[in-house]
Amino acid sequence: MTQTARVAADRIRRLEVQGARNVAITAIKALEALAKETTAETREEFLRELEEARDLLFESRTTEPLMRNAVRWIISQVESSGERQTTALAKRVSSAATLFLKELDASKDCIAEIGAKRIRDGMVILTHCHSSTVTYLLSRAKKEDKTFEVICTETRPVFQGRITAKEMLELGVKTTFIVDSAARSLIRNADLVLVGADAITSEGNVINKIGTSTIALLAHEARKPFYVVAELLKFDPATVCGEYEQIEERSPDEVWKNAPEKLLIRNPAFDITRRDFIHGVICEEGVIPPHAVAEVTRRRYPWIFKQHSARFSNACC
Ligand code: RUB
Repeated sequence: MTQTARVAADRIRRLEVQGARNVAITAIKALEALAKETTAETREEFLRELEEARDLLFESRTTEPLMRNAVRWIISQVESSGERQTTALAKRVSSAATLFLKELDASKDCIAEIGAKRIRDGMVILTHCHSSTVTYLLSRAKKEDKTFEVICTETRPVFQGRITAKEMLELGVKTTFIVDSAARSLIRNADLVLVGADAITSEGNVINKIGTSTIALLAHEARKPFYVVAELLKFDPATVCGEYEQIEERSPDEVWKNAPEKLLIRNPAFDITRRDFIHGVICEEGVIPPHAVAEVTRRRYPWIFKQHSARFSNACC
């Protein structure tokens, strides 16, 4: 019965589903489907299926705490229920999944409402990669009749910037597309930088698509405000206990297919932008300084921390 999760994990791994939010939604829906299809006869068997699915999904992409937080929370709702009937437990998965997806949707709306206020008429916004949270914010600003332009980096090696560029054109936003290495030349034309996030650490550092930290440095040099647009649900509680966020390393083929033999190719998917380069995190609790993310997350989603400390009961936290 983990076939559903296996298919979802494969789609995530192959980047058929892209971006932290979409990855998390796909994982949540895989758990929902598993609960509908299950033939488990006992509570124990059902929990084992969920755990197998969890492991498959977690392995699909390593730098995705939003997916991990969502999957852990849904499974915890089953674990904490006293039910023994698998039909009742399956319903528990569905209701938890629905609730989580609702929260995700609400946070997206909230972030867009707050962030759109930062867009003023005539602004040029530079963005990197494709973040559905950033593009949703920009679509909200457009709906509010703001006039602005966007510069998108192509985002080597797999060109997620093209998704952003197409979305912007569909919205009717004047869009300029640049190769990543043109960012230093073109950032001077921008008024604001907006990027998404895959993970936020306890220190307020942000992990996003490879190249984001370079853009942050360029923004710093050019004195352009650099904001991260992300849900607090992307906070990784493991970092509180000292763990480093694992940076996914992807296939060299993405960089150069049929490259010369013996050539070493590295393809890290993400990099870390230190909080010192981030003006603010635009999240569902407002525009907050990156160093406040851990505390604000603790206030809003205390379960993220509880779940983590339950798993590491002997650890420092
Ligand atoms: C996507 C990426 C996005 C974040 C945020 O990387 O780095 O900026 O995931 O996206 P990849 P969202 O294409 O490798 O998944 O705001 O949609 O969660």
